[in-house]
Amino acid sequence: MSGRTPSAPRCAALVGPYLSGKTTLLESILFACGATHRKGSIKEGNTVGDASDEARARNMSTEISAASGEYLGEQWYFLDCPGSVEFGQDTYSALMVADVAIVVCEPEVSRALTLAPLFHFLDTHEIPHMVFINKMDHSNDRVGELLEAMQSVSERPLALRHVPIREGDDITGYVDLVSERAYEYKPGEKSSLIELPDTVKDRNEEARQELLETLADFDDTLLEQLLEDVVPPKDDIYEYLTRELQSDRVVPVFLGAAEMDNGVRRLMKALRHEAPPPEATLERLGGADGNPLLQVFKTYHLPHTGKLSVARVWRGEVRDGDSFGEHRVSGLSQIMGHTLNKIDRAGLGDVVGLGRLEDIHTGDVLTESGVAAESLAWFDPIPPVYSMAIAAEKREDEVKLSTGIARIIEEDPSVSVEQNDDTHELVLWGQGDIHLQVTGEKLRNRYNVGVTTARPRVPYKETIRKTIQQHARHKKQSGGHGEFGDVHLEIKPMPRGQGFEFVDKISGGVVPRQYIPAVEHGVKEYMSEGPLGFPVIDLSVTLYDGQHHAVDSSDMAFRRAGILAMKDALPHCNPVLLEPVASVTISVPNEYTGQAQSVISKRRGQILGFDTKDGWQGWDEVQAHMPQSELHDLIVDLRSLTLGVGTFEWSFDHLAELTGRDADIIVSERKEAAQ
Ligand SMILES: Nc1nc2c(ncn2[C@@H]2O[C@H](COP(=O)(O)OP(=O)(O)O)[C@@H](O)[C@H]2O)c(=O)[nH]1
Ligand SMILES: [Mg+2]
Repeated sequence: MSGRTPSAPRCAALVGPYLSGKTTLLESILFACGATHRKGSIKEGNTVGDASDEARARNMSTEISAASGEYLGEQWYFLDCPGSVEFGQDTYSALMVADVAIVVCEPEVSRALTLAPLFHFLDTHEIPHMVFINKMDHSNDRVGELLEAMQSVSERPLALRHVPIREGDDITGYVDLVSERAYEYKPGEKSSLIELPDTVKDRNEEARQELLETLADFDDTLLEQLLEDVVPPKDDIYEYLTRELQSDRVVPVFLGAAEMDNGVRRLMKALRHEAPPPEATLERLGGADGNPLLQVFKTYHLPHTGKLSVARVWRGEVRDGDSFGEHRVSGLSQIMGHTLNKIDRAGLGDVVGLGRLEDIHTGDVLTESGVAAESLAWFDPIPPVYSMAIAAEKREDEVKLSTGIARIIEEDPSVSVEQNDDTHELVLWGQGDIHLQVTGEKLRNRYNVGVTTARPRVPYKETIRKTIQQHARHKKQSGGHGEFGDVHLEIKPMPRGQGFEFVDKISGGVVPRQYIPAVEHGVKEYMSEGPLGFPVIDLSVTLYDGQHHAVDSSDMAFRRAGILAMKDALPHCNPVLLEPVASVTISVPNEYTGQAQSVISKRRGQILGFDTKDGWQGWDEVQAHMPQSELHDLIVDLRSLTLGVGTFEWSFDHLAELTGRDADIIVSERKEAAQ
C-alpha cells in the first residue's frame, strides 16, 4: 500500500465502558505517536485525558478530553470519552464528528452487555467503528466466546483480526489473520516478528476462514474465490476490510493491553490504513453538497479562557479573528488535554478550539454567513432519569447559581433545570446521582456557588369528597373604620381533572357586585394549601348568599370572609390526598424483563403490558403506571439489575387518590416540614 496519499487529519473517538482502559490507551497512543515523552498513568493522575478536577477526583472521565499526535506523517485527533452511561451526552457528541470510533472493552464475557447502548448508537448513526479488547494480559475468557457475547449486542458483524498466542496463562503475542504473521509483544516497543507457532496454526486457519466469510457476505468476487478454494491476495483482503469499515458494514476486532502498549501500534496501523477520511465523514453527516465550514461538538466554560467551542473543520480554512456572520472567533487553539496551544489556522479535518463564540451552541454548524439553517446530523439530548432539588447556600448567590447552571447546560445538554411551581423548588435533572453530584461540584469549583441538594418533593395535591354549605363572617371593630364581610358558600367536589370553578348566585345585591371577585380571590388564596398541606383542586365553590355593611365592607373584608369560609369548611369536606401517577416505559435487555416487572410491582406500579423494543434487537419495553414518588431512584434499581444498561422514560399521566398509611405518612411529613 505504498502508493497511498496521506489523508487530511483524522479523528478517532475512544469509547467504551467505564474503566475499560480508554484513557490508558490514549496515553499509549500518544506515546507511540511521540506526542508525549513519558507515559502518564491513571494511578499517578498525570494522564492527558481526565484533566479536570472533577475527573481526577474520581479517576473517571466526566467530559471529552481532546489530544492530537502525528503517526507516520499523518495528523490524528483523539477524543477520550467518558465511559459511564451518566456522561453519555459527551460521548455521543464526540462520536457524531469522529471519523472512526475505537470501542475499548474488557476481555470478559460477563461484561459484554455493557456495550449494548454504545453499539446501538454506532449502528443507528452508521459510525465506522473498531473494537479493541483491552487488558488481554489479565484475560481468563476465550476470545471466541468473548466475540460471541459481543456479537449478541451488535447488529453489525464483528470480525476478529488477530488470534492470541498463549504461553500458559499469559498472552505473549498474536497472529495477524490477514498477513498470517506472528508477533511477540515487546513492552514499550514494536512487537517483533516471529515464526508462526504450531500451537496456533489450527486456530489461525479457522479464524482466518471466519474473517474471510464475513467479508464475502459483502463481496461476490471474494465469495466465488472462497467457494473455489482460491486464496485471495493479501492486498485484496486489506482493501475489503477498508471498504467495509468505512461503510460501517463490518466491525474489526483487535486485541491488546494498553498499559503494556501491546497491540497499540497494530491498532494505529489499522487506523492509518483503514479509517475513513474527513470528507467521508462529512458525507455521512449529510453535508456533502452543502457548504458547512465547521461543526461545534463540545462547549466548555473555562475559568480563565472563558467560553471555548470545540469544533471539527469540514471545509475551507479558519483563522483567528475570522467571522461567521456576526460571530467572531477570538483565539484559535489546538487542544492537548487541559492545555490550549495557540494556532493561526485550521483546515479540513482539524479539531480546533474557538474562543468566545458567545451565542454558539454544541451541534451548531457555522458557515461564512453565520449558523447554518440546514444543520448536519446531530442527536437529541439524552432524556433525564434522575433529579435533585438544588438551592444556593447563600441567598445572595441565587443569580450566580442560575448563571452557573445555564453554563453547565451549555456544556452538557443532558442536564436540564425546572422551576417547579407546585413545590417551589429548583429541580436539576440529569442522568444519575454521580452526574448531578459532578454538576454540584462544578458549581462550587468553577462558578464559586455553594449549593445544597435534596430529594425533590413530589407535587401532591388534595381534593374533597363531600359537599358542604358554609357561612363565614369577617368582622372587626377597632376604632375608626371597621371591617365587614359575610358570605355563604356551597363547596362541592368535581370530577378529576376539572380544576376549579367559582359560581356567583347572589341575587338582590346582598353582596354588592364589586366585592364578588374579592370573595373568589379569598377562596383561591386558601386553595394554595388545603387542610392536608397541599394545593386543592377539582372543586366548585358557589357564592349563594351573604351580607354587607354600607361603611365597613371592602374588598379586603370580603377576601378575608372567603378565606375564612374555606378554612372552616374544608376539613369537614372529607379531604383526600392526590398523588401524581406517571406513564412509564422501561427498557431492558429481555433477559431482565421479568425482574423489571417485579421492580414495578414493588414500587406500587401497575403493569400495562410489554413488547419488543423497536430497533433494539433482544430488548423489551415494559409499559406501566407508577406513582411519581417511586420514580426518584428507579434508575438506580434498573441499572443495578442490568449492568447499567437499563433505562426508562416517563411523563405525567394522572392524579390518583391515595389513602391509608401511605397517605398519613405523607401528610404528617408535610406538617412537620411546614413547622
Ligand atoms: N491489566 C491491565 N490494566 C489496564 C490496562 N489498561 C488499563 N488498565 C487499568 O484499568 C484501569 C482503568 O483504566 P482507564 O484508562 O482509566 O479506563 P477508562 O475509564 O476506560 O478511561 C486503570 O487502573 C488502568 O491502569 C491493561 O491493558 N491491562
Ligand atoms: Mg477515562
